[in-house]
Amino acid sequence: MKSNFGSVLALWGLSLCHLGTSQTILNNDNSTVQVNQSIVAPALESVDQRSSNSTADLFNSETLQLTDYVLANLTDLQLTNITLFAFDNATADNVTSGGLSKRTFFPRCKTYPGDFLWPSRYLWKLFDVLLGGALIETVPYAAACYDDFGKFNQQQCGFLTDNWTNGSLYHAQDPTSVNAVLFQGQSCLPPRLLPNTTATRHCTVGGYPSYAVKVSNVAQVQLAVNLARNLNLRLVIKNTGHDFGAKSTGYGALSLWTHNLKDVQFFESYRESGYHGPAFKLGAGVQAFELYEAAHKYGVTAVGGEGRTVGVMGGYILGGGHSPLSSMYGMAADQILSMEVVTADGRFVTASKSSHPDLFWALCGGGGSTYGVVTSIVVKAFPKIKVTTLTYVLSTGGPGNITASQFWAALRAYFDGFVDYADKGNYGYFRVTSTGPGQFMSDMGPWFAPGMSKAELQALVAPLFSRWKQIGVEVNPTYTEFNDYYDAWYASFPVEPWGSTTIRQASRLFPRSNWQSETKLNATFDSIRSVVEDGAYIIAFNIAAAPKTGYPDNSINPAWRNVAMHAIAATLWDPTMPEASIKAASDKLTFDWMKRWRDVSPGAGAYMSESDYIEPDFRQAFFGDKYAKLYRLKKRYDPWSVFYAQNAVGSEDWKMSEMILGNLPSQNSKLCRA
Ligand SMILES: Cc1cc2nc3c(=O)[nH]c(=O)nc-3n(C[C@H](O)[C@H](O)[C@H](O)COP(=O)(O)OP(=O)(O)OC[C@H]3O[C@@H](n4cnc5c(N)ncnc54)[C@H](O)[C@@H]3O)c2cc1C
Ligand SMILES: *[C@@H]1O[C@H](CO)[C@@H](O)[C@H](O)[C@H]1NC(C)=O
Ligand SMILES: *[C@@H]1O[C@H](CO)[C@@H](O)[C@H](O)[C@H]1NC(C)=O
Ligand SMILES: *[C@@H]1O[C@H](CO)[C@@H](O)[C@H](O)[C@H]1NC(C)=O
Ligand SMILES: *[C@@H]1O[C@H](CO)[C@@H](O)[C@H](O)[C@H]1NC(C)=O
Ligand SMILES: *[C@@H]1O[C@H](CO)[C@@H](O)[C@H](O)[C@H]1NC(C)=O
Ligand SMILES: *[C@@H]1O[C@H](CO)[C@@H](O)[C@H](O)[C@H]1NC(C)=O
Ligand SMILES: *[C@@H]1O[C@H](CO)[C@@H](O)[C@H](O)[C@H]1NC(C)=O
Ligand SMILES: *[C@@H]1O[C@H](CO)[C@@H](O)[C@H](O)[C@H]1NC(C)=O
Ligand SMILES: *[C@@H]1O[C@H](CO)[C@@H](O)[C@H](O)[C@H]1NC(C)=O
Ligand SMILES: *[C@@H]1O[C@H](CO)[C@@H](O)[C@H](O)[C@H]1NC(C)=O
Ligand SMILES: CC(=O)N[C@H]1CO[C@H](CO)[C@@H](O)[C@@H]1O
Ligand SMILES: CC(=O)N[C@H]1CO[C@H](CO)[C@@H](O)[C@@H]1O
Repeated sequence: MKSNFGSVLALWGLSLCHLGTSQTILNNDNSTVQVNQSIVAPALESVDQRSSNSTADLFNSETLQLTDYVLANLTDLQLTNITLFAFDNATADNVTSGGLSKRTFFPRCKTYPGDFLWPSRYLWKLFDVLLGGALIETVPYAAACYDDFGKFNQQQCGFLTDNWTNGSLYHAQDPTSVNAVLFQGQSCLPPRLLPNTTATRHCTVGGYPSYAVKVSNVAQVQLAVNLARNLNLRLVIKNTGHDFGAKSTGYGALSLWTHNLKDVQFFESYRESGYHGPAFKLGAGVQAFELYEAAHKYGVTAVGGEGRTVGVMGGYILGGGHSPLSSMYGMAADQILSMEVVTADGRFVTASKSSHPDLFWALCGGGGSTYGVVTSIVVKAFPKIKVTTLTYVLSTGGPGNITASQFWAALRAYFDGFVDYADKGNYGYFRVTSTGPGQFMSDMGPWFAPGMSKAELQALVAPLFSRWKQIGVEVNPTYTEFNDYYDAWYASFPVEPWGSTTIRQASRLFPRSNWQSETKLNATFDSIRSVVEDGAYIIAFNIAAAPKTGYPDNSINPAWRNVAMHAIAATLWDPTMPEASIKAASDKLTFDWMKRWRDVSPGAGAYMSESDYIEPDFRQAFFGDKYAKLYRLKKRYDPWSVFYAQNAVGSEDWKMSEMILGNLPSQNSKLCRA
């Protein structure tokens, strides 16, 4: 063991003589070293656009790759410590060969600042040179509000304060900022958003990564994956940073920031794996609004989420991805024809039905940050369709003086139709909340009917509104008919707030079997009603994800295939409350409210991308009976655990070393083997 450590040691030291004089760098021990930039920058080779196994050619950014030839060339130049950027030749079929054996000599935790294997300043500089100058040392997004980084700027701080929670787009534009700041450790928030009780006001990197690579080509991703694997660094992938479970951040990590991979290519007639029709090839950084704008421009429809700024080709689609179009076309991941991906060994491969089909199966729904770094995806597109939307506000009081019991009876009457509405391709996006003692509100925002005219939607909803009349409830419905999905989506879904430190969410996929008997539906409805009466804020979707035209065999949570309602419950607390009261509110979500939902839906599941950060038995809830195969594939494609995220496949083998509120793993702590 000692001698093997010795070889890692040998990899580590520095040699000045093979390096040029173009740059002088201060090392950790204040000695100086030079990097000969002209020799090595950047480490990449341009390969043929058609070298993909996909029907689609590679994007230009994907033709720039790290190859054995590039590495051999660098090694020929006797560039110091270059093997830290080498591939691992332990193939998926032979995990005992190659550099894998090194793994056993790494300590229990990932490598952190201060550890022996943590890269020196020289190595970070060399890395930056090989990347072509794409390495960014983290300055927290809100550093403008503090003196700690020498970046104080009152105006910028004001902008950040105003937009922290309601401008979800801004976090996406920073290399390391994420919305889930509670789990990040709240190490650098605009001061106005900090609880009054916080004594010292400072800004530290905390649970943000130490460094980020602003990715613009595949070679950069390969260099970073290889370096992280060879040194046992924590690696994270950040696209927009929207993930509710803080899956795109981590203390001491090296981050791959994929936001700028924005290529969009449209194919009018695309053939792959038996599919023939329109398709898009999209870079991993494309966001929903960009996908929809492109689909609008080319006169087609694409499946994406409702949120404007959410990345569609990163965590969203890799985790399944539900859409206003899901009741009609299925999940976003069902539309995938092929993807380009850098795997944990550093190699760049095509995943499709015909190329690495098991990896393809796992990537289509098995979750982000688990099997590789996706750089682009080819998805099916559909013909242009009209959409009719309906909005209304159902609430107690008002001109009709509606009582709480009338409110619940009306909401219950809406629930009665869920299976029918979803089977007709509809998606209902509604919220339910208490607005005061005995007062409730549920706004429909919107009922989304793809392919339906206004008359058709009115006919579908008429029986519900006539029942409401019998109950004594009348609402003021607004129907709008659009002749394109883009216009309907744009009018229906404004930018949503996210970035609060005083909220936790959890969710459940309620199966349609709960609609099979009045007893079961009563129990289901009561479980919703009781948590609303207890203070929960509910965002729910009447949705299906098993179109009659079929769906592919992939790793999407099987609970999606028989869903009638996906419901999210949020608990919000007052930041000035004592910590014990905040913990009680947080725990109530997981162990009381969600228990009520789990109890009425035994064996069902929850949607990983809008879920409880500490979902009990996450393997069953997020992956169902697909877990065993997903775990096997994780071991096969990433035996080194290069990729990790909270509640991702294989994450049970690891744990964060510190907790927030006693049981919420802090991303501002060390990741260690469980
Ligand atoms: C306002 C809002 C609206 C939403 N609406 C919907 C909706 O309508 N439907 C729905 O299904 N979900 C929705 N979500 C949830 C959404 O699916 C998740 O937040 C998802 O994680 C976002 O993915 P991202 O890539 O944008 O975020 P990030 O936080 O950047 O990444 C999320 C995860 O994916 C990984 N990842 C990102 N890019 C890659 C890549 N290229 N290769 C490998 N791993 C990668 C990250 O490491 C991380 O683990 C919404 C979220 C928000 C905040
Ligand atoms: C640095 O690079 C230049 C240009 O390639 C080369 O002439 C010089 O020999 C290099 N220096 C060293 C020390 O390798
Ligand atoms: C390096 O130099 C800085 C500034 O001069 C000093 O604060 C630091 O202690 C030095 N570090 C070492 C390891 O000598
Ligand atoms: C290989 O090294 C030579 C000499 O330094 C350099 O000119 C060339 O661009 C390198 N080729 C690749 C593919 O890195
Ligand atoms: C991996 O294989 C390539 C190609 O055969 C070879 O050039 C390289 O040296 C190998 N790398 C390691 C770390 O063994
Ligand atoms: C696996 O690797 C070992 C050690 O390098 C080698 O002896 C063996 O032949 C390899 N097996 C296969 C199937 O490639
Ligand atoms: C966001 O909040 C700021 C004030 O904090 C306000 O001026 C702005 O209009 C809000 N924007 C949205 C989209 O709600
Ligand atoms: C903090 O204190 C100020 C002044 O005492 C008060 O106005 C404000 O509401 C407090 N903020 C919070 C979040 O309690
Ligand atoms: C292409 O497909 C072949 C055969 O299935 C496979 O061996 C190879 O690794 C694939 N190449 C890429 C880049 O995925
Ligand atoms: C609403 O009902 C309450 C009691 O049920 C009654 O006192 C009140 O006058 C009513 N208000 C309206 C506007 O009808
Ligand atoms: C279901 O709930 C309704 C309304 O509370 C009630 O009238 C009905 O009897 C219940 N049905 C069953 C089977 O419990
Ligand atoms: C792989 C490699 O080049 N490792 C070198 C790192 O630097 C030390 C000190 O010069 C060398 O001894 C290693 O060989
Ligand atoms: C999207 C958003 O809410 N942007 C706001 C950011 O903050 C400035 C004021 O500082 C507002 O003018 C913007 O509307």
